[in-house]
Amino acid sequence: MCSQQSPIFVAFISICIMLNLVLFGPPGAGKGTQSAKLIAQYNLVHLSTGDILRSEVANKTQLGLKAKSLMDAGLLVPDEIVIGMIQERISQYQSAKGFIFDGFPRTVAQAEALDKMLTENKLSITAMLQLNVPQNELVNRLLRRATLENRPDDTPETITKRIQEYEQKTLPVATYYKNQEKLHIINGVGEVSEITNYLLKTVENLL
Ligand code: B4P
Repeated sequence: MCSQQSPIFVAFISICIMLNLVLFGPPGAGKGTQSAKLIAQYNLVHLSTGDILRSEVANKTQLGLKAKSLMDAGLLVPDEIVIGMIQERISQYQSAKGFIFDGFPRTVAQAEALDKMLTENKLSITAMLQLNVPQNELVNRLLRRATLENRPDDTPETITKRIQEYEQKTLPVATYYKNQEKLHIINGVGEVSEITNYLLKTVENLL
């Protein structure tokens, strides 16, 4: 039955099981872009730490004021801040069909904290989807986004710092999920729709 995977089957299965996905990759890999497509297909709750932090900054909250200088410098925000943000939201969505974690976890400590909070709610991560994009393409995308969205962290110096932070602190998170046999690597270069299709196929094979 699982091998047929008609759209009706996928819709049926996705309302029957809890699907918790981690969308992973370097800055500019397309996590935000692709999250939107997966949410629409599987009716998941979107938890993007980048979006939550940007909204805190825009609202000039205490947390936002703390995070702003770090984000503008291309540095990660401290673990305890982002872990607290996610914890609060998981408990708000008790009846969710599943979650898509976009840009979280970004350190092994965050990954361990996520496993702990999911276990406490009798949940677990179904899969980590890693978008693979070479560095020159990442830089080009983020510089293009700088002209379109005016994001303060898309300057050439900050982009370099963000990629360094990713390589040093975030990449080990892929090994963390590989050891749990949950890591799936997807080519993140090409048409957005083509990448969406690879992601959807990967998820359907898990159902
Ligand atoms: P995020 O908001 O997570 O941002 P991101 O890494 O820039 O991006 P993403 O991969 O989502 O890129 P997008 O789809 O937009 O983080 C921002 C900052 O917040 C971090 O640097 C950090 O300071 C802080 N932060 C967030 N989470 C944290 C955590 N857990 N711990 C600590 N700190 C945290 O794509 C980029 C561009 O490429 C777009 O313009 C898009 O249109 C384009 N694009 C996408 N797919 C494409 C394709 N296939 N071809 C061509 N262009 C494409």
